[in-house]
Amino acid sequence: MKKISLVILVWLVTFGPALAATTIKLGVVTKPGSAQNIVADKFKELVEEGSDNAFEVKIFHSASIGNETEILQQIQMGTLQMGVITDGPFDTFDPIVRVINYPFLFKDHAQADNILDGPLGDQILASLENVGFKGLCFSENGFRNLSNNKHAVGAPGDVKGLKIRVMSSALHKTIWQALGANPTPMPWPIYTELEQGVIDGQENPLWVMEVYKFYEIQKFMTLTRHVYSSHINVASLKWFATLSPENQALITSAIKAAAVFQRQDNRKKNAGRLALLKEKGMQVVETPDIDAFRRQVAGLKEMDLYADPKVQGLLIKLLDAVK
Ligand code: EAX
Repeated sequence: MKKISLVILVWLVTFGPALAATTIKLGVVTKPGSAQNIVADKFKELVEEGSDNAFEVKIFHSASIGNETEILQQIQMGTLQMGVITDGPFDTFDPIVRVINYPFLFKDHAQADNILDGPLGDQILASLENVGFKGLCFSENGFRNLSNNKHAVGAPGDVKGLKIRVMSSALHKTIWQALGANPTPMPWPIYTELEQGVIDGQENPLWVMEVYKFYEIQKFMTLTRHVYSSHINVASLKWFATLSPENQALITSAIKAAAVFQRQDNRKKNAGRLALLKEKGMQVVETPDIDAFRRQVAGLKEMDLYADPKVQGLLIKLLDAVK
């Protein structure tokens, strides 16, 4: 008997530590089924499988550990290891992120992918190291569209005076001010505020209208596609630096593969979502006067928002690359 216990003890001391999985805590603000969660779920699957369960990914979702700004602060401190976070709230941490959200920048998905997966995207990811994030890659929230509960919007004149919720981002607030709206920054989620009429409208990609059932509380939508919105997938720089090169490579390749998977998944569902919103009774303006919207925000690149030479420099390169 004693001998057997000794053998078990020796075995446990030798192999036990290797058996205990290392936990990666990952934060997303959105609920299951959301674009961010699809990336997170895929990443969990790939990294657990790829490490033979040496890593265990615990996903904290639905704002259970705070809004996106608070998740980012926890990642900076290292109490959370990773996050799939919408680009908007990053701009208070590093203004360089504003270049991606420049209005009407990307023509289509292919152009967004080429740039974000290329050297200009890498420059943004690398810059995040200055503020404590290991920038890993971009996945997709999608082209943002305006919805509201007051009246149909076909041109910027119709936006005048609408109370629009925007992300916690100076850029997004400025865009909607330039368009004549009355923008209010608020963290996610915002269903109650829309339902109670604290705000008239909001802007988000099509998946949000479906997953958060905004068709129940918003009558009008316009396919403004005014900003292409990504998620920036980050790790805590402090934590990432403690990993072996093999584990760093595993995590990086898993999150990149998850992003590729999620972008495709998101895009193939968009036509069905538009049909659903109409079926649910939303009135959709599919071809608003985009040129008029564009003209209204044309002065943005000269504003203080982009004054930092590093940010201005990258914006100029990007505007050139999308020509
Ligand atoms: O992904 O805050 C926002 O508007 C985001 O787009 C939201 O997290 C949904």
